[in-house]
Amino acid sequence: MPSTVVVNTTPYEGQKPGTSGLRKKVKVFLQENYTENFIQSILDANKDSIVGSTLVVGGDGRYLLKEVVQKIIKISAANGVAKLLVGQHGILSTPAVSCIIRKYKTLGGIVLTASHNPGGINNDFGIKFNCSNGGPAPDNTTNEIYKLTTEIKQYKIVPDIDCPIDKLGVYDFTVDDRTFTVVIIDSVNDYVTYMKEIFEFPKIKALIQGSDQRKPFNVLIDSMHGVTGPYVKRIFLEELGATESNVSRINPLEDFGGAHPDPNLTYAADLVNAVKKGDFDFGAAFDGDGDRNMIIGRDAFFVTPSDSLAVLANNLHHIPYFQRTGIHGYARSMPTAAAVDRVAKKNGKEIFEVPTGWKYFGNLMDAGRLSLCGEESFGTGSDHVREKDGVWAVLAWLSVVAATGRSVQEILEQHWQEFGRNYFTRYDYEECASAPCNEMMTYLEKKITETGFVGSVHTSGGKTYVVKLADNFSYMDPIDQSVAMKQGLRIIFEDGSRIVMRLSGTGSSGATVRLYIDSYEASNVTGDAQVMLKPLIDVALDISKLQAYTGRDAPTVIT
Ligand code: VG1
Ligand code: CO
Repeated sequence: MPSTVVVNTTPYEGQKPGTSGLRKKVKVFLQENYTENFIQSILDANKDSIVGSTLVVGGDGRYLLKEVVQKIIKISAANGVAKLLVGQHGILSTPAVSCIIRKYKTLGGIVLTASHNPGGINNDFGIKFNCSNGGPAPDNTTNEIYKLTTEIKQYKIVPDIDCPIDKLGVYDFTVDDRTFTVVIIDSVNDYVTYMKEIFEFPKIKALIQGSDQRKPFNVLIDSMHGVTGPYVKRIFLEELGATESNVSRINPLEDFGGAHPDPNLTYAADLVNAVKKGDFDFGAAFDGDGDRNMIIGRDAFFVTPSDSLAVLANNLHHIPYFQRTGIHGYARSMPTAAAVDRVAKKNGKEIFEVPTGWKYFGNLMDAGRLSLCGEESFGTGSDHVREKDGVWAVLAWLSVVAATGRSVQEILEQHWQEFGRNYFTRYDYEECASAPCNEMMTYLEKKITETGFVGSVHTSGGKTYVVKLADNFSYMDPIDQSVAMKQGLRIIFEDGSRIVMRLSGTGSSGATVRLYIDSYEASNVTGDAQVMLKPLIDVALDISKLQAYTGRDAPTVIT
């Protein structure tokens, strides 16, 4: 009979979950006991409820996934977990994990992903814990996990469990006289069933296939070799009548084909070029773990995530799920442009501004105060699950197109006519040296919080900006009153324009500086964002001395 073995171990430094779980290079996870320590700490953080519990386990298909799934099976068995629901081949998208946790009311789940970070032996891996509401663990839980990793002395494991994860089935093991069950589940079934409840598939199918009156709405859906491949295959090819020419890169690969599985104009350039060249009405791409989305229209007309959120907010009534549940409030992360705020005002709904990271939306959703939310980082989602959801966002967009009969560009232009336009751009300076970036943030915080900064006047490109407010953003959760401090430096000007700067919490080495710029125009809505925002970008670079601190004269990615 397989039985538990207790293994002595010592703590590793730096097992602190960031914006979304622990992300490190694969080689860091490969160190002796590194992964085991972290998994044991997750289970210990749940020690009051772990015995007899059920957990969901799955990830985005990247290198090391299957080995880590096996470790989780063995360590869970030793810690008294009663049952694991594991995606076949270890595959589950992040929103699918959230869906399954909620559907089967499990204690939580372990998501194995480094999301949009590249994969393969020389790149990244990640581990994240989601709670019983299906959402990423809040700060108090991740802080507890981290504390446990700094104190760990032992972990428990059942080395002799051998569970095939490639074959669907229910596998019972007797461990220390207890029954321990692993269910290998179909990776897409539960998720697809749910999407069919949320959306009207026949309408979307009619749109994609066309009719006597209307030619097919030609879509190109790019999974970037990430986890969404099997979901796209089932939903678009098998359910919605799309053909092979409507999808690309739908086979998950351990290294994402060497690409950076991040759906933006830089890393999803293949999609952008294909849509520019081809006869497509719509293009979409997802990230490695399927929670991000990018939407483009004909000729690669780009929809910023901030605008995407606002357009969906204004059109939710076309989607059956919201017809049933009603529409509660909206929310966005602080750096996200405020386009959705204008929709909230028109519709008389609450709007929340939370720190960066999906975990901050969960409490509001659980309290029934939030229906739709998004982040400028290509995350859009609703209270149907507790993660952002790329495939959901595309189905939502196609529902809006089907209901309105308008093109993507027409939908946007009409939106701007009604609400005005929030121009937005983000500059990323990836993998800079950490120390000077930290110094820059300290310098900038001091500068913008000194007396006299509020009210100061900045001119650039013929424009003049007067500082109205400047701070390091902090947030108090309205539901449990927990406080998150130092969530990003922001300078807000009299005319509502903003400069926001923060350091990324998802990188695996060095520092990534994110500079967010946005400004609002009531009637000048057809300009080019980079041109419109240039004066403000120059002000930001000047105030922060970013180029001097980072040694970079240009960003690595502009979105
Ligand atoms: C980034 C984004 C943030 C997002 C997070 C996780 O975090 O800015 O909006 O929630 O990634 O997304 P950071 O700390 O690097 O700026 V995912 O798809 O990587 O789980
Ligand atoms: Co992701």
